[in-house]
Amino acid sequence: MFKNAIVRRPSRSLVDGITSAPELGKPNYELALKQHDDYIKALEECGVKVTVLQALEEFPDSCFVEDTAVLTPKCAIISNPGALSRQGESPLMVENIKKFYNDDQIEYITSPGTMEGGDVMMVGNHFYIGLSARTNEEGCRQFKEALAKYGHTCSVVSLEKVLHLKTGVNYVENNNMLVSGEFIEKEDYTSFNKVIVPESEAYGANCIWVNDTVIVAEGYPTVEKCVRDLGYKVIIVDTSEFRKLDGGLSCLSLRF
Ligand code: CIR
Repeated sequence: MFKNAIVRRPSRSLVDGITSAPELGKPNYELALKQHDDYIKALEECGVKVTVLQALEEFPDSCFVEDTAVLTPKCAIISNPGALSRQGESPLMVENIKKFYNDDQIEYITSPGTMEGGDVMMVGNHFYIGLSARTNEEGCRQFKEALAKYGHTCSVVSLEKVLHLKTGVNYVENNNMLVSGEFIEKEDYTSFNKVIVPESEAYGANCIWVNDTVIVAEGYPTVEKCVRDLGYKVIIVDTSEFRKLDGGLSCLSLRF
């Protein structure tokens, strides 16, 4: 169960965030704020206490807090983002994480290692880390080493197409895993109850499990039905403005 979540308000500079899909247009700041409000409400409805951090104008992508750290029941691992414009976000997260973890429970990924939290998927005591454009081999090595100190295990998954691991594969507990695109055939996930997300709804694969409720993005009816069929309560949240920057539900919070 998660007790806490950390989110950061979108900044006006959000419109200058990194995107691989400029054809979707720039995010609308006001609408992004409304969607962020709804996202916070959804998390609260799932029973977590949400810490809301102030917007950081100097970092357009800083509302995607998931990339700044990985928080486990035993430790916090501060990332070192592979995106240059985002590297200042992680140090700014440390003071907030120190409110929940002791200094001796906090680990740091350091250069030349890079790692972004969107590349990490927690399955109980085991962590999958994506080797991606943002997370490099040295980052994976450091991450694995840090986790081992706390008895966590880790395996590396190479990404071919998507930005982050959780762009395409998400664990929703009880052995259930939503998989799309390049992850459908990966051997890493054969032991799970795989729910295959059609290509037309690939963005919707990025769902989050929060205390037996699954938050699903608006506009992905097949995903919504599959998740309901698994027996979960579902909350729908519109993330259209964050999608324009390759951001999804998981990116917008740290849950622990
Ligand atoms: C970026 O490219 O870094 C942001 N525009 C989107 C980050 C999405 N984060 C995530 O999937 N965890």
